[in-house]
Amino acid sequence: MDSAREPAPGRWDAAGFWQVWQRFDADEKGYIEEKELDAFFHHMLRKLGTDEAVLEEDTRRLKQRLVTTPEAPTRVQMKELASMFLSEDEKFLLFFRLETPLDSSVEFMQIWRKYDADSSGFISAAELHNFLRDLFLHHHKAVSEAKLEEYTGTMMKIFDKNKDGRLDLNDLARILALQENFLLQFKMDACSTEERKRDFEKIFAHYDVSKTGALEGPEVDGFVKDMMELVQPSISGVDLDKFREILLRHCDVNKDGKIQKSELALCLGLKISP
Ligand SMILES: [Ca+2]
Ligand SMILES: [Ca+2]
Ligand SMILES: [Ca+2]
Ligand SMILES: [Ca+2]
Repeated sequence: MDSAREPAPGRWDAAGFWQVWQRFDADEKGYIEEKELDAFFHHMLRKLGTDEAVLEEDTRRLKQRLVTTPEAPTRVQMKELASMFLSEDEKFLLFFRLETPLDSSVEFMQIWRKYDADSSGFISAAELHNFLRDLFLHHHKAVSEAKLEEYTGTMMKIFDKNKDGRLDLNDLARILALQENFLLQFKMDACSTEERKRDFEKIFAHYDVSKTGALEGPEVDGFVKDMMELVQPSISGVDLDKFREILLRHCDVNKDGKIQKSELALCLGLKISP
């Protein structure tokens, strides 16, 4: 036996890793069960062109390098497995989302508006390139333009579901690991007027991030996105712009392009004391 032989080369492409990973973690929990490990490693090793004769031996050696977490000894985290196959930067591409998930759709829409620079309702590869440049800068990681180009291709391969060369709203929501819809916690139907008023206060406060007493810019976007996604599983960037216009036409009584608290209350059929 050749003990110097490395079972898995340290370099692997993040998109390739992700492709294999998704077969094992279809609902993106971020870990797999220990009993699935053999199958996972077999898959990875075959993709790396490992000879069938050493497949079992290499799998055994890879497993030796793993430590399961004490609190969940039967689970293996994706991060740990990724460390075996990916470079630091590629790991970062897959994991920054899990470490800093976004919990507000207002913040999400701010990012969307910023990087959809031509307001096309999509994030093009060039726009994604700019997003990634800022992302690496923000995390104090030096990266060349050539590498950025490569990573843009990687992210497109992973997140551009319908393969039309551009990202939609829900693709970016996955990249940024946007958390659950804020509005889901509220019962929109029958409950007392008092309860509805209390809910309304909470909802307005959540979307009025700038605390101006009015929803403006991405605050309106975030509200529209969450509202629409209560009735439709995911909306496109183009839909969002359409719904935004409808909402403003309907609610923006004083035509200042913002939705004041009283305007939204009126819109939702609530009377609030001034
Ligand atoms: Ca665009
Ligand atoms: Ca697409
Ligand atoms: Ca505001
Ligand atoms: Ca207004």
